[in-house]
Amino acid sequence: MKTFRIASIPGDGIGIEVIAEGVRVLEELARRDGGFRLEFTHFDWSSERYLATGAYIPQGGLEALQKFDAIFFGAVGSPKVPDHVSLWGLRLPICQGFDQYANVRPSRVLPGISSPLARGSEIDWIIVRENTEGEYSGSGGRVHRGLPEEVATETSVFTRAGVARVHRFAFELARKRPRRHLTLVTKSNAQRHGMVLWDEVFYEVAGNYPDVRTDRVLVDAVTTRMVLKPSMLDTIVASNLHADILSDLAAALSGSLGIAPTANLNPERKRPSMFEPIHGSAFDITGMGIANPIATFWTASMMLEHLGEANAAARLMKAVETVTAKKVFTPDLGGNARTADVTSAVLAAL
Ligand code: GGG
Repeated sequence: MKTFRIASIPGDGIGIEVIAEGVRVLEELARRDGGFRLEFTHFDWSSERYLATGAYIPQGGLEALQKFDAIFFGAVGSPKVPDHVSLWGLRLPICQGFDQYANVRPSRVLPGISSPLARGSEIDWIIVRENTEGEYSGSGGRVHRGLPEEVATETSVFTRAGVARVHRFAFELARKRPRRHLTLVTKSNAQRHGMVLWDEVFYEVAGNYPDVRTDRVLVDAVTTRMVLKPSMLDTIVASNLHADILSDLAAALSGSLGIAPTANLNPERKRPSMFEPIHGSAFDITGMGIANPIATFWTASMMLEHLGEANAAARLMKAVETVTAKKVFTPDLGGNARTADVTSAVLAAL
């Protein structure tokens, strides 16, 4: 029987709560399926660890993660640590260190859930977020700190190789979907270098995919398209920052940030990929037992798919949709169910 080794990193806040539920559901799914086993190793990498030891990831931590088949991640962020320190201390070193350059974020309105849009049923999108460079390259610095003449720079870095590979990934994904339609999100009208390369390389890559229809939309205009004409979009490729913002909008339009999943993929599989709910640590509801575990379950389904367990992945999504159809909802979806109630309902549906 195949055994998959999974590194679980619950992280901070509600990440700890939802990953515990995700592990419960995954273990039950593996037990019932009978065709594979999951072996979890838990890592305490978190803001608490940072405050106690000075490091989110201990010395040799990434090397230790390298031997796992996948990483199941919760959230990072704490009111006790500046956000740029926590993000650059935990999540980004894993995404960048493991070259997880394709961040995949599907959105659709699950049965029983209401979209704030009248045309919400038309939402069926996959956003591909460039995940290792662009606005998140970390290039820049500050000089003359604290003085009136202080200067800070934050340089977006777009490399031909980095742009080409994420566009190729997006075309391959778009090609597998029935509509074969890929939208390039850009802001090259206002930025004269990086995003111009981003567009140019897109059209070079497009030459190899004559079966995929394309369009090019400015990031500001795509927000209106998402709200007013959702059916005009299918697969979307956007830079690191643009896609981060668009995917939060996509989640809200699909009903809640509490249902939105994401996969940080190293498509060549030279290094482990990482799966996490899109939401952060949500300290406002931490410890209240009301975090929505659906994003984590959907994420778990994406992880199973990546591991080659397509039947188990589909079975988990079917169970999730059975539960949403019955409106077993946490407060973010307008219900009064607790996290554990949703998990119990999904386990029963399995
Ligand atoms: N599970 C996602 C998470 O923890 N995100 C934390 C965060 O602040 N992310 C910002 C970003 O990825 O751009």
